[in-house]
Amino acid sequence: MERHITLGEFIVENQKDFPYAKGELSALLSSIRLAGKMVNQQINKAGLAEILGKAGKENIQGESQAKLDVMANDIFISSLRKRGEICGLASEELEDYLVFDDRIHKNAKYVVLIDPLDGSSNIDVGITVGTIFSIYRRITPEGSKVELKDYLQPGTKQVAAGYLIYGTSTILVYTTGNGVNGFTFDPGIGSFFLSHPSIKFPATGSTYSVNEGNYVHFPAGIKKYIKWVQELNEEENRPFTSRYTGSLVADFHRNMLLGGIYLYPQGTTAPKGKLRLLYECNPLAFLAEQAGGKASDGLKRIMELQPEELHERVPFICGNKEMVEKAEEFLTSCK
Ligand code: AHM
Ligand code: MG
Repeated sequence: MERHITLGEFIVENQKDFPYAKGELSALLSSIRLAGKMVNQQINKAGLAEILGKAGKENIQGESQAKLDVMANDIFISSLRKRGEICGLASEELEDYLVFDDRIHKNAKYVVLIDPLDGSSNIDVGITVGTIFSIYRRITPEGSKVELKDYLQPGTKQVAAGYLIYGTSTILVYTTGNGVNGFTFDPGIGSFFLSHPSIKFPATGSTYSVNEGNYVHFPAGIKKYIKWVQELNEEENRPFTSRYTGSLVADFHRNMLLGGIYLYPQGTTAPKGKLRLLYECNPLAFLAEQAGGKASDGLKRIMELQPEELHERVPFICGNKEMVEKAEEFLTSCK
């Protein structure tokens, strides 16, 4: 049988590419891997273990939390806190960031930002969900308490980012700025194995992912772009195919592997869009760029936006470079 590389082996073998604190970043990625396995296990038995449905609470953004949202949040926090690689964590599910400043965390250099269970409205109906994570090096001095500014760094400062997709199989995809690699979980063995080395967007794509139910609320440029993708043009492979699951990780993953564009524009009901810059857009933008794609808010590069607050939302257009640029053209011409 062919010898497969495990995620653990891959992380260690590629440590040389990490810009700083090599051992700690490897250990941190290993903690995310472990937490991902634990969340995966909960998701797989969700229908049997009475952990479907609402938790009866709302998160900071007034969205109702599913029981699994709360569970995934707790699993990632406790698993990342147990070891000393991070000095703080911010989560889509928590109002404020956490400060870890006891003995084992005192000299930690990294902060993690996480969306523990993205697309959780899909959980109760057996559709794919995901976890998205983003890792930054702190900017405040080691030994002091982390501050808001450690979290409000532009996406260009990410040292690693990735996601877990809990779908037909469970896959962990990550980048440390040296390409994108994906690892599929083998539940019999309990390990992730390299299954998608050096992922790149295909040269062209013909799939678009957008919640068209919001069409009337979209800016004129996006409306025109949607009409354009639906026009007949055989040479340009139009009309494009529409695919939208309501799970960002699933839509992003499919578009990265097969070619496509994802759009969550601003609208009259969501003036800044729905997706969160720090927990969703920046990590996926880092992956997209590392895979040869592009991510923008319609006018500017996502990773260059200066975050103003933890739960900030931005319009998000992400996918094959030329497809994103076409959408930007429509937005610019309608300004
Ligand atoms: P969540 O983090 O509360 O799950 O919200 C994010 C999700 C994305 O996964 C998905 O792309 C989007 O919200 C779907 O929103 P909508 O139902 O408005 O199309
Ligand atoms: Mg989310």
